[in-house]
Amino acid sequence: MQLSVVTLFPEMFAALTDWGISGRAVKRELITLDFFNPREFATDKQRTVDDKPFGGGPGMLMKSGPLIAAINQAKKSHGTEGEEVKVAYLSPQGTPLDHAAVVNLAKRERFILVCGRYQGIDARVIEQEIDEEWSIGNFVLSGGELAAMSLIDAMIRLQPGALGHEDSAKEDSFGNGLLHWPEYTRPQDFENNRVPDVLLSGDHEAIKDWRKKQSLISTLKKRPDLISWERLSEEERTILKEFTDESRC
Ligand code: 9WO
Repeated sequence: MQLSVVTLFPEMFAALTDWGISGRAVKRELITLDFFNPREFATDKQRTVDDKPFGGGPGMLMKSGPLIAAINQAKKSHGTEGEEVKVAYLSPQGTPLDHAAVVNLAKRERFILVCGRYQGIDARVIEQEIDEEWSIGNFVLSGGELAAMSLIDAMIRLQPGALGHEDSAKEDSFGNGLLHWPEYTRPQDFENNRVPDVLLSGDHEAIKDWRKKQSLISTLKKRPDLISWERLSEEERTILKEFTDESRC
């Protein structure tokens, strides 16, 4: 995937490129990242990248000229057609991202992400230059960069070869629409709190069943909104019914 980021703060993305799984994927070129900084497209001596909002009020907007120039340069870098590359803006007004959306975005060959700063960008820039708007949650950040980095990290780990173990992504939370089961490492006995016996039994079938059950119960307890009763198998529904019956007493 070729990914271009329009940002006033490209250095922030070192958090992705220099560390861990995402860093390794960048080094191996499973994803190529490049940056377009509106400041480099500012034409005045002070390289101004902010401007006052019409109608007044506190705060500033991103100055449209340098922003559009940076977006256009990013589009050009993806080939002359321009039609094929989607331009996304990260904002609290966007469509909420979830695992299924990330899986689809991660399949793209090319992608441009625009990061806002200050109070955001001119509505006409959104209308004319932005194809889609995405949100990572119902909260406000100081800029789009950390949201873009969250999305990029989520897409990177879905690139073939990004994780050492090929099935790891499938076993993640949400890979199957459910939360992950609880995991345990040493010591076996932690201040009189023991690892569940089944995990020490060596019985792989029993361990698999236990994990499936824990996964279902944990999802029902912590995120009941994620349970789609129609999409569960008969067996899965039985597990959850038994659990709710047990906990009613
Ligand atoms: C800043 C501001 C300051 C004074 C009065 C009103 C204000 N609104 C904002 C604001 O919304 N700033 C945004 C900062 C503009 C777009 C980029 N920023 C951003 C993106 N904050 N949070 C996100 C974001 C992106 C994706 N998912 C969740 C949050």
